[in-house]
Amino acid sequence: MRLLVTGGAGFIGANFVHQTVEERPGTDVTVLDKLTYAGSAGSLGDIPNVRLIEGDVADPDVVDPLVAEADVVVHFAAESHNDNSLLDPSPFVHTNLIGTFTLLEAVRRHGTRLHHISTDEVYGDLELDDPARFTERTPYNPSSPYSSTKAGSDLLVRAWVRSFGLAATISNCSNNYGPFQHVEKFIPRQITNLLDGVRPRLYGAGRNVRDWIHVRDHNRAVWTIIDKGRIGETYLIGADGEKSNREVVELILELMGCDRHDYDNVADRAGHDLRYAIDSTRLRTELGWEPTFADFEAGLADTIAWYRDHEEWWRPQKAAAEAKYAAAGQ
Ligand code: NAD
Ligand code: TDX
Repeated sequence: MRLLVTGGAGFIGANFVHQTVEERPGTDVTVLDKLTYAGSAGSLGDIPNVRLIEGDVADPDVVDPLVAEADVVVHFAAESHNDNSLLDPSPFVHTNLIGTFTLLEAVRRHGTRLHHISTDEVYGDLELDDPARFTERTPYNPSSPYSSTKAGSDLLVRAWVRSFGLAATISNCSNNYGPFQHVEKFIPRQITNLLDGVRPRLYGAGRNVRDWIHVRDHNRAVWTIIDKGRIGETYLIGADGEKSNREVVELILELMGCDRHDYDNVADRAGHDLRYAIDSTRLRTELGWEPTFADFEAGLADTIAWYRDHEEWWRPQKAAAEAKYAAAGQ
């Protein structure tokens, strides 16, 4: 199989490429990545049989020939960080909307199978005491420039399926953690702060809840959908991992041998979504997927060990990420 992975030098995409090469020998992988601040060729190392093309998913001259030679396209490329989208939304509109549109047009020309990667944030947020969780039928209600451009990209995919008969599927996943995640994101930021002797930073009171899933479980679900998913369908991916940000910070502190109360509360994020929660029944019952990292504490301990052992990977990102937070009082 010839596979094109957009955004394959980012966090989830790079893990997807590693897993694919390990578990599906014979797959011919091409990565298309703009290598923005969030992408790193080093995340792909010297994996054999992987070709990295540096380019913009919104550039039809780059995208068209790559789609023409692929059997399957998996579309991870995006601007992915909510805090950045509040500082400057324009790259989010460019990559998440124009980039997805450009890819859809190439896939339409060449009749290629597409899997579009998206987020649970398209559904907005839930109250802390609401027993409801997001399902495939929850109405879209995104809050931030990031989540609204992801919502728009999902709607483009749905329209191209209906209007042009594209062979596409969509998945909306909850918050991922694991190796190769940029240090701007919550869990790696706190781990690398502690490795630097700096106290973790919790937005507001830390009551906000996220539904955590290990990146390997997300990527196993993506392959399950490519293999067995119904064309035109959306699948929610989640591992029943709801935790408040405060619980997560306290667990990181404990696992790293610190006092669990040694963190600072800082300025809250504007428009901060309160709670996300995924009901992944469709994926589990129709396609037989189950998460394998059931123990969040063990997965977090592995992730801490990975950052401890891979300072050469994260160190080049750290100062710029912290400078942005310092300017915002976070
Ligand atoms: P990331 O920011 O770590 O990686 C994004 C990658 O896309 C980077 O390598 C970057 O260089 C590349 N990229 C950005 N703009 C590009 C462009 N114009 N052309 C080509 N490449 C470009 O993001 P991530 O966390 O790995 O997220 C990957 C996908 O998964 C995104 O679509 C995101 O919305 C989705 N998602 C993420 C999470 C999460 O918790 N991180 C959860 C659900 C869904
Ligand atoms: O220093 C911090 N302190 C803090 O309390 C940071 C960076 C974050 N937070 C909070 C904000 C969120 O409630 O932690 C939570 C997680 O923050 P992020 O890692 O920025 O993730 P989130 O905004 O939830 O979005 C993530 O999950 C869904 C990804 O970045 C998105 O790409 C994905 O779609």
